[in-house]
Amino acid sequence: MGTWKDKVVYQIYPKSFRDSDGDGYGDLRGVIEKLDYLKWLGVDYVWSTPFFVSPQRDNGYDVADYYQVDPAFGTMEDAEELIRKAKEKGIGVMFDMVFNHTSTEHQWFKRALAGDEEYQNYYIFRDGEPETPPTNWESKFGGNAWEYVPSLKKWYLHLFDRTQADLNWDNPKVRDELKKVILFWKEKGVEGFRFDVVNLISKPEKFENDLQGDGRRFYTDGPHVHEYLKELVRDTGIDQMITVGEMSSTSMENCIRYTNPAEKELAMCFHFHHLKVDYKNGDKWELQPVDYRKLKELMMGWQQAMADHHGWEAVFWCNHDQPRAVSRFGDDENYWKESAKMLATAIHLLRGTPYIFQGEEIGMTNAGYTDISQYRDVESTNYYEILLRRGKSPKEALHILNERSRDNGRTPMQWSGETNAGFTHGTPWISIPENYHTINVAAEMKDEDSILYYYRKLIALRKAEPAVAEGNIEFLEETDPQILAYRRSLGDEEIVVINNFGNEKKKLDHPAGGAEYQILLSNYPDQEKGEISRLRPYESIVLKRTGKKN
Ligand code: TEU
Repeated sequence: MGTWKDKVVYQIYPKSFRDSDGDGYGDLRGVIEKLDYLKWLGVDYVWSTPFFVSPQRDNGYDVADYYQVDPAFGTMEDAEELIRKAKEKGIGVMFDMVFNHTSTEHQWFKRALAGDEEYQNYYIFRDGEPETPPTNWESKFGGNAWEYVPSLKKWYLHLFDRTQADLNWDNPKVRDELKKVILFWKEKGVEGFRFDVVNLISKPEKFENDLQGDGRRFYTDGPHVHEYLKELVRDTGIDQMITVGEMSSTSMENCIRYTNPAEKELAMCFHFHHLKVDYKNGDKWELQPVDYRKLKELMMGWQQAMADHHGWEAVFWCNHDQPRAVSRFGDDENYWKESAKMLATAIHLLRGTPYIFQGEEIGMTNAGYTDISQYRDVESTNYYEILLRRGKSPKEALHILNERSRDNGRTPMQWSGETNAGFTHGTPWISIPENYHTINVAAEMKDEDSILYYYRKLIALRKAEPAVAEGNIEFLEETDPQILAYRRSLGDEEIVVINNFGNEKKKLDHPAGGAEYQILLSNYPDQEKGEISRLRPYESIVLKRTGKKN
């Protein structure tokens, strides 16, 4: 395992981070402008979502040229300057590699459409008739996972939007093309890579209908996925870089294999099981209250398994596909500051590498849109129509989008209380929640009790306390499903973290702390010394043993 254990990654969605030229879209020069802020925060790496040439149907996850910066984001020189200036400030840049599919605007796909069989084999084309797709698989964005091309009398597979054609990783030419992309950006000084839905790249030998689901059980963690990952890492020499795989609907066993250093695959991975505990019957678009018991069991189970088998988790609440954590798992009205800080504490002191999504560090909330016209995300607008067809009223469908839409994580970064939250001097490509007047970087910079300062302390704690970075983890026996308590220990070092995920006072089964412990961090200002037997709503307390272990 590399040196990720004391590192923290900050995720930037450049389209919504900072617009330097007033066109309403964020850009790379906007990111360069804010590097000093990121250095002040103390993060070690910046992962940027894609800014390569793209028709932007899926906001850049539909890549039409892996080697060129899309002019909407800037120039190659801007990308090189970003890498260089970040490095000067001690920040490594990670790029996002979308290798499961390309845009149908990519030249490879255009050649395939033109009848070039060599390039048709870069994708997953199947002969067929217009009425009968090869399988009944569904796109993750709704609808059929196959698109028919009448001129070719063939279907092509797209697990996402129809403009995102899945690549054929069984073709060694495809694998070689993608290795070249890695080597190109590695040569430019990129220090790490995120691999988009990389556990979907290996499709089954035989395509068959799924009579139990949407087809994902056939292509998720597919037959050659570990072999292809090993080959990619080996042939590009990135085994010592920070690499993270986004694993869609994956399993614990596979994540151990993806991240155990002995496997020489990836440094760490994201899984999403803990972010589905409010999906009714596992359906993202059917709401249910957060199942905190399941959340606690999943967090404990994954941490323990990865620790026991030398895996390594990317630990996170938010990203550009998820609602804002403080709105989803906290209480952004009655306990906004306390619950945002509690969620941060619960994640940042776990075993793994923490990821902060832009705006999470200031407690940004869900968008709160009131009209479908405010939504931009292809998945959200697709599902709005699907929900109406399922019989939901426009009001009900809009409420579901309010809770689930990926646009909740894509509203512009709230830099100040000035017009458009200091994000742009133009018209923002997507609406900014009105709460930017109070929830913004400038305001929180002036308040040492702010969420922002609290994140900065957590990041510093990971570097100051070896038990957090290197220690093992043991979860404390607390029966309440909303109390997540754990001990990190390394030799004589011991850190105890207790979190109340609920909006009520709680009594601990086992008092924590006491005379031999000091309070390292707390999200309530007036934390008393001594033994702790009660927690206030959304309270987090971090204790460090000062006395010798008996
Ligand atoms: O996301 C994978 C993915 O499936 C997510 O979109 C999420 O699981 C889904 O929205 C759940 O409803 C990656 C990227 O992060 C995402 O932005 C892309 O849209 C997607 O892949 C396709 O590249």
